[in-house]
Amino acid sequence: APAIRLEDYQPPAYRIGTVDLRVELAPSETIVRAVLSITRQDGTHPGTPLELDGDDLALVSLTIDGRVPGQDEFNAAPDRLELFTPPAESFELELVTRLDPDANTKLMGLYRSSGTYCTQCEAEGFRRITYFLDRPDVLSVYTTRLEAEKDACPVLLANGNLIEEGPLGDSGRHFAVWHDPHPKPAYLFALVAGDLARVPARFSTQSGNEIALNIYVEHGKEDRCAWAMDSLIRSMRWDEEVFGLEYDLDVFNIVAVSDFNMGAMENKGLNIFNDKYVLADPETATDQDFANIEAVIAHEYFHNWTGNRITCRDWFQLCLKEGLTVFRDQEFSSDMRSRAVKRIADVRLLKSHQFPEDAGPLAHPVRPRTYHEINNFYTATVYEKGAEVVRMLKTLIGDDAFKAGLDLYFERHDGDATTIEAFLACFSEAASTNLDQFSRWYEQAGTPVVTAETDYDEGSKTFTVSLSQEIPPVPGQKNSKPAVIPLRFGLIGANGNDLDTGAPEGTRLQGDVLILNKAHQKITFDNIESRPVLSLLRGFSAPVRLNQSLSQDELVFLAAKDSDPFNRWQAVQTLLMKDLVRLTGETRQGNRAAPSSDTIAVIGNVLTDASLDEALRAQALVLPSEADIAQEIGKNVDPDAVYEARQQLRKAIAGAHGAEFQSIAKSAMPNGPFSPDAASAGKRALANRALSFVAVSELAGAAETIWERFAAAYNMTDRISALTLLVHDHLAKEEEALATYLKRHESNSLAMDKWFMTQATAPGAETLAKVRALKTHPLYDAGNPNRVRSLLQSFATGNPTQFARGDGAGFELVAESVLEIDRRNPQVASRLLTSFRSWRALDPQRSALAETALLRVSSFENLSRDSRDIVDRTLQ
Ligand code: HT7
Ligand code: ZN
Repeated sequence: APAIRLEDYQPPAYRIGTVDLRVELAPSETIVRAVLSITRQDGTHPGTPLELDGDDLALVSLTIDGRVPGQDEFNAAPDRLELFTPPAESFELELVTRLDPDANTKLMGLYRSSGTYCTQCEAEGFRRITYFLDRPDVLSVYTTRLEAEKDACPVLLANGNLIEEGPLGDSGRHFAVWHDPHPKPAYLFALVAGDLARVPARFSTQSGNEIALNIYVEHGKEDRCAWAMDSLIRSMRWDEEVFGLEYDLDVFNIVAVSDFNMGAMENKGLNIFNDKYVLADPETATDQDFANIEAVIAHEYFHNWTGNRITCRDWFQLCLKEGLTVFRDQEFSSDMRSRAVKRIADVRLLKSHQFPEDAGPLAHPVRPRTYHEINNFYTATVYEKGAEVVRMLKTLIGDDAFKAGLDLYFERHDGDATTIEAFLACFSEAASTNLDQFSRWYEQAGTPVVTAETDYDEGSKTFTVSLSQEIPPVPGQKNSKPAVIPLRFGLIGANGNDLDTGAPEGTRLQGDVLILNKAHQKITFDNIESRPVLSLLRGFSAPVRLNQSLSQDELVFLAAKDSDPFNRWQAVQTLLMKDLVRLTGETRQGNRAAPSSDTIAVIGNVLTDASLDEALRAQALVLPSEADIAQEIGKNVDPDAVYEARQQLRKAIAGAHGAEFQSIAKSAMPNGPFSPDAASAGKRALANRALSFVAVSELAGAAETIWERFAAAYNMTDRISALTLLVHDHLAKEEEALATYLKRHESNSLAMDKWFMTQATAPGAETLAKVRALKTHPLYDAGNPNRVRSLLQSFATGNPTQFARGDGAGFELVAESVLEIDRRNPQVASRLLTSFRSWRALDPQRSALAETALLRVSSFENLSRDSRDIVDRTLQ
């Protein structure tokens, strides 16, 4: 199929004002009657053919204004319905389609998850329910009538407010009618029907409206919804307080289902969630799970304004809703927790997921210009880099102008399907500034590399910072142009205090932010008494790779003294990374080298610095992952050498500070009843981090300590941390621990996902056979996306030595699994396939093996459009 291009955008020829649906639900034969009121758009020639989208549809009947058209008036195919000469003015089209929800394994459109009927319509799932103008700039008012067996489906839900319900005679069936007064695109349509338990709560909005809140889950899971409900209420309050945005229906429903392609979906008034992002209790969810639930609940709720009230004109504008909403959920989590720790976590995610995407064959701009399959563009670039762009905008124009710009956006575009240009225009007006150059962030792929060099002149007492920027080559993008890069900075004096620099003449400097907007720029600071240390990119103020020539002493100084917690953490990471890259090189040469004493000492300082909270100390003790190190090395990567070097550093740190780690592991543990709050979670994180070093120390009884910790754990965070150490470091009782865990959690599939993942990410040659065996485990289900991600995706992305084995068997396993899954669920398969994206950075032997596996996938003729798109781009 030809590519879809942004430049080809045309407004729709017809409007669909209202959609009246009647859905008669049955597992393998659901009948959908859709009545669409259609109007020709001004400017459309009367009689212009009407082409409606379909996907795998079976048309039962059709009428136009109540009349059955002749065969020569229309053409119906599974993927398209065309009316050759529609009535010249407004008309009513009635369509009846027949669906088979039980056979829907793609989990797009209407399907069943553990017996519950549910829908997923973003991006193009509504066309699997009825023929429609399935594009985000067609906004309609929906009324949905559901009919189903009362016993099997006592709960009937759709978007909007409930307006009527009752029995259908004495047939044993019943109905419910929902009306959503807010015009919306089809991708926000949803329905749910099933036998579900309801967890209710209420919320009073700031203007006094009473909202009924409900979370629906499978029976027996009600007591695992408290955290999600608490998060929802805090999100609603926060959006009112921080953005002045209030909820706009009588009811807000959330439904948790166990089979879901992504994290959750923001359908108007009826959010549908992957149950992983709803269900939590201390026994089965980690602190990270609690934090993720808080963030995803907030994210979907915030979409009510950024996505639903104001939506996208076309799918190229996806970042308009996703980047902005991720920015908003990041801000929410920062306010709920430690801002510095949240920033570090977000930047870690950006660097580990988005940077490699931007550096490989799947690189694309935050707003792509072309696509074959839109489902493949729900990426870290659109979401996470999209959020960074919004954050930079705030940094550049300042908090007040940013707020004024957003207020203007909500006021001007409420009810619109709009574009990035319209969004930026609001900020440009509010800040009276031209954002043309800034908009390059939406248009250019690739991560800019910023190089910074400094020079101090003793005689003139001047300090000069020379900056340059460049975007390395990206497929299909030559000649990148300079971006506007806000660089937050400080000049630190010998005592550790920031100097008051003032604004140097003729430079663009806003407070503590340097604006780099040319390929090369020089900034000179006057009256600097002695050479300061430049702390640059504080708070990670732009999504760039910083190439700064800091000496080892300067890095050690920043790691100890920087007043910016993010850059302090960054300095520790840079020291660790320098060592890891050096050690990898030495390992590869067959040399035995030692980690630097600076690194060991810096870790010792972090350990004992009581001025840092536990969560921050825990973050500083996380060594760069094997994937991070590989990314830093960039080419000719040998994952075995990377793994060896990392283990060597880990052991050296453990050897130097073992006793300290042991005492932290004991003392930092919070006592008393479990609480998921950030401070308690920080204590657990630090204790478990310390334990990870104890595991590889030579201390007497280290392995026993880990086992005891596993056996005595009273929450999932501690249990899974200890289990991971036992399995990944192959400590005594590894198998016993896995068996104990299995027995304890076998009835809880989310907890079992952690069990699959722990084994799939274990280093060691035996893992491959284990993963193959686990594919046939009775608790594994290849049709469930969470299971596939926990076993195969985590193997492919979280086990570099085994995925990229020297014999190619890891690549083969993943390629073969992609082909198996692709038949059932193309979205899950194509996502798994993206794990090959950095294949060209591997050493020649491994990259040849990866290419063979990719070619095997590519040679499969019946590949889905999703996987075809990824494999073609990956091989290009
Ligand atoms: N907006 C939602 C995207 C989504 C999705 C996309 C494609 C296929 C399935 C999907 N499920 C959810 C999620 C979000 O960003 O909030
Ligand atoms: Zn979203």
